[in-house]
Amino acid sequence: MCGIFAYLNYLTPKKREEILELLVNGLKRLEYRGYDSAGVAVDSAEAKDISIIKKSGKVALLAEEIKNRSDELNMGVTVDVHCGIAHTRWATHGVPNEINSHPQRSDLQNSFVVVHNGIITNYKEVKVFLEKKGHHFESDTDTEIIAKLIYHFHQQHPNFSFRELVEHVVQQLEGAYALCFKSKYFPGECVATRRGSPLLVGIKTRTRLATDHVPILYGKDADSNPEHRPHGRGEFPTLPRTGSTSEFEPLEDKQVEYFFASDASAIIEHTNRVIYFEDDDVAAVKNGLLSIHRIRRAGDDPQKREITTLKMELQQIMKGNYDFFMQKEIFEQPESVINTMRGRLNFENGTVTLGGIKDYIPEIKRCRRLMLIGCGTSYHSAIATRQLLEELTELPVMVELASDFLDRTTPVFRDDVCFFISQSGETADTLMALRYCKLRGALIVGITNTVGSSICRESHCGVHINAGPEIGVASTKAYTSQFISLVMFALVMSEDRLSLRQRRQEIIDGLKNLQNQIRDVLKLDNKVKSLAEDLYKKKSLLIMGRGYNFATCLEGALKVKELTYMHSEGIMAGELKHGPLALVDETMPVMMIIMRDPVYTKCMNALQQVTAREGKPILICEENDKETISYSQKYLEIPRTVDCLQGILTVIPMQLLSFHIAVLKGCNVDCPRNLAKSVTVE
Ligand code: G6Q
Ligand code: GLU
Repeated sequence: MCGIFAYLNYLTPKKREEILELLVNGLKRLEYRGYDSAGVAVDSAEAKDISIIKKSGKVALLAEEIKNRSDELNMGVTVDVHCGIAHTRWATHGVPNEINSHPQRSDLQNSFVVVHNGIITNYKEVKVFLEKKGHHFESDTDTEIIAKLIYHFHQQHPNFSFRELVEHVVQQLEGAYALCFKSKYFPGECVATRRGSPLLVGIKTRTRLATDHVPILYGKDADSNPEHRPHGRGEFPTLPRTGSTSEFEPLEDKQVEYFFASDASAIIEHTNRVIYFEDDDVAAVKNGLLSIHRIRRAGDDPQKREITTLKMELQQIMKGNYDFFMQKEIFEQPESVINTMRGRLNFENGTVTLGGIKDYIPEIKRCRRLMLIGCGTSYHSAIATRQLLEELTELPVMVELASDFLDRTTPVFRDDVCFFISQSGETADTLMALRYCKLRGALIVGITNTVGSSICRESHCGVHINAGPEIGVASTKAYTSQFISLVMFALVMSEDRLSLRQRRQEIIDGLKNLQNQIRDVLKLDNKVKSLAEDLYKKKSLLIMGRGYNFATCLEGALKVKELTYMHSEGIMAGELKHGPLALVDETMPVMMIIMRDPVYTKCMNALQQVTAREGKPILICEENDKETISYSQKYLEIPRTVDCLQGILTVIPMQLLSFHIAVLKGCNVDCPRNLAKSVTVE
């Protein structure tokens, strides 16, 4: 959800026009995260003040607005040192409009401006305090208090550095945030910080960096006494000045460019050298030098932040020859599933190694139960693999929606192993559930697609699904890769079980053939498209199945809902008689997944129940299964694989179907309305 991008050039001459282009381009790379408005702040034409340009709607509109104001922005002027900040907002407080868009400002003179991802939960109290001090608020956002608060501190402590001011501000904030600040009092400087929302910085120099890490400089011990919050006693305490005075110089070269962003896709085209920030890091660039400070908290060991090299290629996040990211991602699955298995599954000798959890396997084997926790599609991947996990681990397996899990304050114990499944690794509900389980002593295993994400960092161990960046809001390739990661985990857990040797081998063989079989399923694209033509004007679509394929019904229905805004329901075929059968008549569109697995006969019963009510189901069934096909004019034949992997093949036609219906209906395929790629609010 929403995005931050900031660009600081130091002794690297750039035209104002180039800087604005760079900022807008950074926002475009973040568009996939979902947003409702956008804005930038740069130095004003005379470089004495700050100009803010904001626009409701798409980044393209912001770009147009910048163009319209090009005279006033003095586009031709070249600046050697400059800091610009930019934002795509996904409103949480206040409707999406220009005033509420970010950057938010401290005062009419734009003395301090800030961009913010997340939510400040104590903003009301701070607002009351600041209003009493004479500050006038113009927006309905929670963010505005941050801009006003830093200004307030600056007025009180005119000698404080920019970083010190930010450190003081964040000590007053509750909630989740990634923040980037700019100020007319500190030209050419940028300060950024995070808590609970992702943020990283890319560093670009002409020569190699002189080091591979930036040490953390500690300030005074944190004073976390809630009394010191403004609503505690109506006044801010005089906080100790924090931080050491020595700045760290990571560069040999004085010319440097910094790119702050909420995710790597906005940075990769400029540099692959990045630092992921941790919660409570305060990163400041001053005179071209980057320093990272944090307030020392109990238990903190001296740390440093490694400069990591991004492995992703720009082309990985571009659409290539496809019209839509989602379409590209569906068709990438023959490769992405291989990437998930690469270096882990040895098809020759049937061994599976998951490096990220290897050392924890003995502990996991001793656990009381496995809990799989996630939201949306990630949750469905847990449903899809639960049966196999139960079979191969012989442990009780609970599958939980993160939000519901927290609502119930589910009992969790030290000998539980909790898996947190998340494509983005930033989903707030999942992250919160993770912290809840961690606090209770459970072992935390992260299954994510985003290296450096919060879930990654806060897990004890984990598996990167390695599906590559997923840009389309509707998750597709991440689902199949999550599925495979969990299957591989089940294989690891059963490695020394003689009685399961044959079963394991058939699964490994199944995984080996998967790539070609996915290619075959993708060849059904035209057939699926013609089914979409029959369906796209309908109001509803029921998707029925059971056993290993029930997850496909849920996931298929989720795809149809989110992409086409059509009602759709995944129905457990065993439940038909308990209610859903009442929906079936000759007009109700129904799809049924019927594979030759242990529940085949039961599925056929369901099929008969549907056809007996004049239902005309579209079947997803096994290749050359004449008997099943004879029940319907419309069907999709899917290659056979081992029962527990069949869901990987049956979900692909559902992904394609929802995609084609969305295109036919003229819906926004990559950014469905009201949805965002990374849901970092509860
Ligand atoms: C599905 C959506 C959505 C997503 C959840 C969880 O198409 O993208 O359901 O799966 O919001 O997201 P994470 O997997 O990133 O935690
Ligand atoms: N809570 C802030 C707002 O509503 C930031 C939302 C976001 O993360 O974009 O303005």
